Amino acid sequence: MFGSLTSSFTNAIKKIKIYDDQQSLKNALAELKKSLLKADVHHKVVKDLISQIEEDMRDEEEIGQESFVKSIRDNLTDILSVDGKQGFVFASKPPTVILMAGLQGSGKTTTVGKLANYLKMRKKKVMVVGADLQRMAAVEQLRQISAQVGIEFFGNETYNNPVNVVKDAFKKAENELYDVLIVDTAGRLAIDVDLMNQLKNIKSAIKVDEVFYVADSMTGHDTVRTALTFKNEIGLDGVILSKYDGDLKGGVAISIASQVGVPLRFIGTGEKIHDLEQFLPDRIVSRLIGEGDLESLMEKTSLIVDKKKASEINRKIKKGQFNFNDFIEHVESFKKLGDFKSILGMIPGMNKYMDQIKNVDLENSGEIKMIKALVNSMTKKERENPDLLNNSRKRRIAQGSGLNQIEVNKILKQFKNASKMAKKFSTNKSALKDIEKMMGANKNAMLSQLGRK
Ligand SMILES: Nc1nc2c(ncn2[C@@H]2O[C@H](COP(=O)(O)OP(=O)(O)O)[C@@H](O)[C@H]2O)c(=O)[nH]1
Ligand SMILES: [Mg+2]
Repeated sequence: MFGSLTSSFTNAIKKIKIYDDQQSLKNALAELKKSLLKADVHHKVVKDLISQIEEDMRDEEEIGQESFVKSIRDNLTDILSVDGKQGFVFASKPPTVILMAGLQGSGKTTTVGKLANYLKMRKKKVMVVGADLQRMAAVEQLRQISAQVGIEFFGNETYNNPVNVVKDAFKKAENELYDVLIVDTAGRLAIDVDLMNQLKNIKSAIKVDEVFYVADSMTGHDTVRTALTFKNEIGLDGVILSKYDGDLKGGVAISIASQVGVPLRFIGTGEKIHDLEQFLPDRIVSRLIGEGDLESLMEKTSLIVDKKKASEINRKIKKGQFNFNDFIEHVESFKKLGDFKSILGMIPGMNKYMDQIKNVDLENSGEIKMIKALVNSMTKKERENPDLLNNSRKRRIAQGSGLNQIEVNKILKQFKNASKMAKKFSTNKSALKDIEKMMGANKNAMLSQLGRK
């Protein structure tokens, strides 16, 4: 994710102290330039950014961290803000129709599912249509994704012309008052005339509100060139950058935003359905300079957290009654937030731990699996009150869950400690300091815990 880009900026910022001099500014800019180029940001963009910052700082009476950060923030926001829409925008007349375009394998079909899910979580009525008739398996792939997300799928293998299936889907979406219709299209290995014509035909057959180009982060600077060709041929309203999780350098996001001349609207951060994030320039900039983005995190959290449940859990934590049922429920809803690393990146100050933390896969992490096995072997009473667990009960649970006694004891102890800490934390503000101290002392232990699969 933004890991390496964020350290480019934060390392440069660290080089400037309050009331500092020209020399430290020079060092900071040199550091910034070097690391942005290393992160694969296009050299022209780097040059422009550096000279803009230099100019801003020339006007400053005192060079300080604050003015330096402000200059980075302003200029970066400028670069990332391209004329056009941001996030998802609804048409004045429903259904809003989105045409997904891009090369084969770029992530179109997956992204159709992610976007549909994104909209469904926001209570929209969504239909997707499979207009990739190039590969028969493509229709089935989208059908399965739709079933998984729980949204309406339109299409079948007997259509032989993508324009027809799209027309029929549009009619149905209009009649049945859908909010959004997303069209999945065929890709090719490289740009070709047939592909462009097919997209043009679909675009003129129905009311298309926006064309989203799915750009594969992994193809580096080629992505920018291909996007430009699509833009010239069919016109683009937005870019969705897929597979950003696999791109350790991250600079491609800045290159796309600054060079394609079409706003970057969303970023794909993993293979799962929840791994999609809005790209809002000022919020992304906050993350890039290490200040996090609590606003986006709150927004995401408010979508998945049931308010009543949240206050119930709060009450339990305060009383020290947070139990295993609550925990499992928590993990299940946490999964919907998406990629673990990108969540951490939204929390101010967390980015410094980022390099050490591996991505925790909540579904497949070994520890979560162990905890689930353990909970499944507990009775209802035991889940509600882990203090009931004496040795004979623990033996029974170990047998039932396939864990050994040591593992069972370890998990129970960890859970007890966590629960104690949460109670302390929730009832006593100064406890935050204690926890910080403890985390400082136990940082390495904690990091190795978090990073373990
Ligand atoms: N890691 C990762 N993989 C992705 C992402 N988006 C798509 N993929 C994977 O890329 C591959 C191709 O995706 P698909 O949607 O079939 O591409 P299409 O040919 O353009 O429709 C699949 O294996 C997806 O799971 C992403 O954001 N992150
Ligand atoms: Mg596809």
